[in-house]
Amino acid sequence: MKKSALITGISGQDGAYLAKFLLSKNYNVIGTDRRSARSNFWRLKRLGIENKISYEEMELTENCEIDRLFKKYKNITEVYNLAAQSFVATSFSSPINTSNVTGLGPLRILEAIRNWNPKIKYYQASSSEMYGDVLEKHQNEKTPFNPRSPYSCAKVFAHYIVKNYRESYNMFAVSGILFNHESPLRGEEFVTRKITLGLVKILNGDLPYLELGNIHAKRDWGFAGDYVELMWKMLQRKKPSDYVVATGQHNSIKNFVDESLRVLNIKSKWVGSGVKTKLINLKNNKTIIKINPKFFRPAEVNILHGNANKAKKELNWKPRINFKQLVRLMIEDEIKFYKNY
Ligand code: NDP
Ligand code: GDR
Repeated sequence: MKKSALITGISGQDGAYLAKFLLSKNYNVIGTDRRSARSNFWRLKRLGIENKISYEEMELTENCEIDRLFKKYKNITEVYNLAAQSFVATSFSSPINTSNVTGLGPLRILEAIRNWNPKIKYYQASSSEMYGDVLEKHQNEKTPFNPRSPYSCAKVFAHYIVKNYRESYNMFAVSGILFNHESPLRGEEFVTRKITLGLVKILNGDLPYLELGNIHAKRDWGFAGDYVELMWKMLQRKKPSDYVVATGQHNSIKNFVDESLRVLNIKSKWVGSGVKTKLINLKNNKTIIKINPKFFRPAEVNILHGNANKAKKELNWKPRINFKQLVRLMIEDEIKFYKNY
């Protein structure tokens, strides 16, 4: 019999890649998003799977909408909760909404599962942001959390409530603590995609220069297509357990810019310091990048570096795409899909 999976946040980056992966495993995929108009399904279109999914509207703050899903689809065996207010910067301006959606949303789903069918397996999208101001150099499943934003506080709550439901009600509920993962399908507000799209716009004469915030922050960046496979693998284990997913390499935002320009074959030079830092295109002496403090966060996560040994050992996993390959992939796709390039 075909398995049925419910993916919340189907319109997001991970929702699209996970749906593609589960369809390749012959699952029925039910995907939720917030809008009835299909305008934000460009990722599913890009992957050629837009017509292979059953769509349902679901707002994570509405208990009755969540309940309705489980009432309607009695054969769901796996739930992947990817929906969230996922942009850290927005969580500072919208802390209450972020806590409600990203923190309490998972609890609402767990309650619905407990009421309708506690045998359903549940995956929670936990985040490396929970480590925040890191308490260990390389973070693994045992590293204490030290969150630095309303977003990461909400994710910590969700992480512990998942553990609590697993232990209290014997439910198969697990969290993947995923470090940053990017792709050509990344939202334009996140820094990697902002850079790749911004640079291609500049080359097309559609943007004079790009403005960034803290270019010295460092992240452990992997490829989203690699990471969604792990979500599935976690739900196929005999015993439920949480896993860190990371590449074990970190790079700064500045490194990401430099690597992008290397792929684009543009010679450039950083000048100045602090908020006066600029990146100059050596071919025409024009400024490509400036710093704008409006992109600084009230509290920053300076460096994240994951240790995914447990996933490597128990889930037989290793990342297929490294940092340089990721940047190349994103730039090449940006060029391919950008008008008139
Ligand atoms: P995206 O921001 O691309 O997608 C988020 C999804 O959540 C969208 O489909 C969005 O729908 C939906 N959503 C937002 N608010 C609500 C709401 N109130 N009710 C219902 N749905 C909502 O995120 P990613 O795909 O990058 O990430 C997936 C998950 O993994 C998120 O939970 C994120 O926090 C987490 N995560 C991501 C990492 C990463 O590096 N990408 C790393 C670690 C964790 P809409 O289209 O309507 O906005
Ligand atoms: P992050 O991703 O906050 O790590 O959360 P983001 O790409 O937004 O920021 C990464 C780092 O870059 C710095 N930065 C900028 N960020 C943005 N967005 N725009 C800028 O102009 C800019 N300049 C510098 C940030 O300060 C930060 O240090 C992502 C999300 O996907 C979360 O949902 C997920 O949980 C974590 O990754 C792991």
